[in-house]
Amino acid sequence: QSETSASEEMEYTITGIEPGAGQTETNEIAISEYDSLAGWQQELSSTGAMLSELSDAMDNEEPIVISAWSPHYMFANWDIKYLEDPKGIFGEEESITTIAREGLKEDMPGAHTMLDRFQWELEDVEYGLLEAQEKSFEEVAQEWVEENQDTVAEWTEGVEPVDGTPIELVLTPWDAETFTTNIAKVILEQQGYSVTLTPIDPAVLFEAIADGSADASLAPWMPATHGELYAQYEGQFEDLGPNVDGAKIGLAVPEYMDVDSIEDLQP
Ligand code: PBE
Repeated sequence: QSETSASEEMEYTITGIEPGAGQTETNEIAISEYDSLAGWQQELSSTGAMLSELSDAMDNEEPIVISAWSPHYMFANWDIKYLEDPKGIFGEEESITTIAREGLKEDMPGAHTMLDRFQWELEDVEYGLLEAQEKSFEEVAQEWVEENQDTVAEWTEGVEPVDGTPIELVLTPWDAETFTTNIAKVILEQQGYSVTLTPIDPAVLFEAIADGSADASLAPWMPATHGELYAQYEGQFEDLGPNVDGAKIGLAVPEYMDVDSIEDLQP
């Protein structure tokens, strides 16, 4: 099958995810920057819908181009590959970053210290994503904390326990962030905090941290995915650094497709 007929068969459409995702923006930039994507469009709905379209396409060996990212179990479940991105629109490597509202350090020093220290490995996140196919993220987070008491002790060393201080963590609706944020919840609860988790769109998340209506988030992906939002609100929040490195975003296709680069697609 030539690239032209594959692109035609896909109706020049990228199977995207939620309209509010950072990747919806990066895909739009890719569409405008790559000649090979001239005239292409995105079909937006949800991560669940994208995954079921991917599954259907692969069952029938049909071509499909999806919004892909790692860590996510899609790479464990299906034989898919990232398309090369010679223009670097999707960046090299993403770090999932922790941000806090201004004043959190003064108001909740213990929580701030723990969140500032919270940094782990990609393998920890991947473990959680696979486990969570069978159990809830709450359960998997509880187990991870029990099994990693040494790490948790490092993150909480010298943290003064509190008596029910409420703290609101905002997150985006994707799995890696849900797992990570649930870990933070378990640890903060052990320190006496009363933790609320609120899933929202990335744009609302940055706004909530910037205006102080939420306390912290472990969900922003930097620099490519949410870089524009970060720049828009820069100076109105505190950056506590990456909580995990080695994440990635891009466009991906099934291995059986005869395209390796975004430039191999046809306008
Ligand atoms: N994602 C997963 C999100 C961030 C994490 C890459 C789909 C996005 O905003 O695009």
